[in-house]
Amino acid sequence: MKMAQNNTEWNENQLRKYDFTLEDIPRFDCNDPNVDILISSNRPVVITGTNLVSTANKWNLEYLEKNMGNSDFTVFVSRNHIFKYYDEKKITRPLANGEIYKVDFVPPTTRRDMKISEFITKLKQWKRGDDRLYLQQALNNTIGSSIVQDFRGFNWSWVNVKQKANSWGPLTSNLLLISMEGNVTPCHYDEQQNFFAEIRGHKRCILFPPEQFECLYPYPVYHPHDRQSQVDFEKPDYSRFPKLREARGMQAVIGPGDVLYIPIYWWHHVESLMRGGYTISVNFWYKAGPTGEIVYPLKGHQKVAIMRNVEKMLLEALQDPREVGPLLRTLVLGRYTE
Ligand code: ROQ
Ligand code: ZN
Repeated sequence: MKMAQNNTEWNENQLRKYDFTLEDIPRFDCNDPNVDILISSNRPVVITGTNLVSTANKWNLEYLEKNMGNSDFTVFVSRNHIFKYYDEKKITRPLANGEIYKVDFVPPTTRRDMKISEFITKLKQWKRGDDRLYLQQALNNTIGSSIVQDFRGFNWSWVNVKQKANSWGPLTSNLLLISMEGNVTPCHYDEQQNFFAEIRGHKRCILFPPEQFECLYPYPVYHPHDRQSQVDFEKPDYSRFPKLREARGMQAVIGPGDVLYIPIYWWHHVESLMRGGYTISVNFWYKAGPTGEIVYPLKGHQKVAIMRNVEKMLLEALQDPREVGPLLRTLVLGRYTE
């Protein structure tokens, strides 16, 4: 990766090592016309100078401990540095015969509700070998009033203009992310547009376009790890996932003040730099805009949406996750395969 010439904030040794080829995500000032060109064509960009979350520049552990309030916040706990998301609602599924189907799955993390003081104490006392923590809490009315004030002071006019210009749907949530150094959110895609704002510390973000679906092998839609890649980037199994060799990603290291646009359906892997201290980020998730006129050939993300719908429809019709694969094979093998 090309590195900024006199970058003293981080170095290559703080990045985990992976196999695939990566190019840099472009980086532009918010007044550069390239920003709007990239956003409107659903391509990632690091945007500088937005002041989107500059009222949060003062956020650090001390300030948050004092001002987050006394409610419980969502913290994920992991034995290792990987925090792979799962949908608890998809672990079991009632079958047509009244039995409960349990997906073959071990939750890789546990969710714990914690007061902010407990979380921060654990963060400060953490030593190698302890469980790792990652706070992921939607900014809502349970949060203390100073933080709410800072939230109100976000540069809403800037994001609102972008939302309108690209006819995105409503803002659905702002997730506050407080991560230990070295934590990894492994490769997945979301069904929302995302402005990802970095407040403290540095995160390395690796993105792949939706067209690389074949290279990244997502779990079936019914699985708790729906939308996550099955591939372990640190120990890639090329015999199971041969097309992973063809994956071509883009990456950026973002720091305080940077806003990364993560387009809807784009795969992303996010890691807090090793030995970089804790990180704080806030994301802005938006519903997709209306479909509008459909232009052929369809785009990669539209095909992903179709595949999701086919999977959901088969599951609905068959009422048993175990029957979806065999039916799809029967449909395809020797008929749609060469
Ligand atoms: C992400 C976040 C990744 C949670 C998103 C991270 O995937 O869509 O905002 O660890 O910061
Ligand atoms: Zn995500």
